[in-house]
Amino acid sequence: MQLQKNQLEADNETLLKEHERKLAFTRSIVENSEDIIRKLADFQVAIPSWALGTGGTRFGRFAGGGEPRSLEEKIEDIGLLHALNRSSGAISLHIPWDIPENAPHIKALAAQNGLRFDAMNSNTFQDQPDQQLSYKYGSLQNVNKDIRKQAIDHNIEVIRYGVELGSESLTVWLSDGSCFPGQLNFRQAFEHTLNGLQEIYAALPDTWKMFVEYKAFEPNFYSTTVGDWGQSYLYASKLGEKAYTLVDLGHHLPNANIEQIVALLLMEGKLGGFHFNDSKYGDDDLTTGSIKPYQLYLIFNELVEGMDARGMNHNTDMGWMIDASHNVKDPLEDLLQSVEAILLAYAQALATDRTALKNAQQDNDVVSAQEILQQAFRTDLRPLVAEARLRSGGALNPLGLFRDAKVREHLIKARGSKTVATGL
Ligand SMILES: [Mn+2]
Repeated sequence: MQLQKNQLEADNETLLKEHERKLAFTRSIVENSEDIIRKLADFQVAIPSWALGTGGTRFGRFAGGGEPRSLEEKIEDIGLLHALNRSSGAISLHIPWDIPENAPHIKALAAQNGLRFDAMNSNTFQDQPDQQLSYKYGSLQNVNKDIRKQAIDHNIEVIRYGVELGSESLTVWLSDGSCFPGQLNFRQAFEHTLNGLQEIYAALPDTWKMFVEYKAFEPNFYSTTVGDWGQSYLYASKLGEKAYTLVDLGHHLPNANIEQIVALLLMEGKLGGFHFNDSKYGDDDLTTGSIKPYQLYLIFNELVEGMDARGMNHNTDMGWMIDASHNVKDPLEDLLQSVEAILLAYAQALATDRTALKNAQQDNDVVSAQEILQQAFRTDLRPLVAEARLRSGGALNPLGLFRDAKVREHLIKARGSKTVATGL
């Protein structure tokens, strides 16, 4: 389904007066509003090809209807999101769920929708129907050399698909680990994994980056072979300058100080990718900013501070992606909410008075430091986010327009109510 330009413009027209009133107030209290709007307009967050259908849990899955049946329809869905918010201009593919059989055609379709190809994602956490050897006891860590080779070859194949599409990075998330004490020799598992990653790294084109994603637990519940940022950092450091750690917000043990992790990885020049979601208990994959918006702001505060310290481009020097699952919400509405929350936290970080914060830290003025952060967090910056969208040709209220235009109803009519998108 394509959004009609005049429909978007008509919707914006009805909201414009109220928007301008709010914007004028925000501009009057936030000194660097113009700079924030410009940066917000540049900022793009990739949408993964597996987030467009209804996700499930191990207990069940309740399809919502109108889910994309092919890679083409997934690209159309992300194109629609991007038309609404102008901040979802990239797609991240998962192989083998979304193999581009005809790469030039897929590339052209993405370009028509204003999308580029973000990181490619490999999959050695499942067995595929035509697969020779099983990953039941791990992939790159496996004690069996042939299984390790199969996993390496798969990753190299994923790079090849990515080259055809113009992607420039590979994300490797391994579910490798163990469920019981004694199952694994930790050192051997690490060494096998490192050797495998080195072979994959050697197949990377010069301009590519490799992201090593860590996760504390699940599906393995005793040990994980890339279990935390320290292990990921070890792999990335040993691999070389094209390898980076990827932080997924849901992949930590409870109460981990993610903002501190982010700060130190940036300091070392080893933070390359970022997966957004939110959680209360574990890797819940809920809508970004739905549970802990203050934490999201604190993380962005470190991201902006750390990227500025290294002269990095906020938009292009990090792989930003949403990695969430949708059990009870319309996936497209959920994604619109996540992107909005990300932009808002980014805006709050940009509005933080960094000079005053530095001075407060230097003076050990703990009270002022807290006030400075919360001043930025508690100022309503939504008008700046909306203004950035408006200037980029997007909707003032993407979610409202999505509903007014009856997007989901149209998709169900076109695709049926029982379609199931590939993914988890
Ligand atoms: Mn992830």
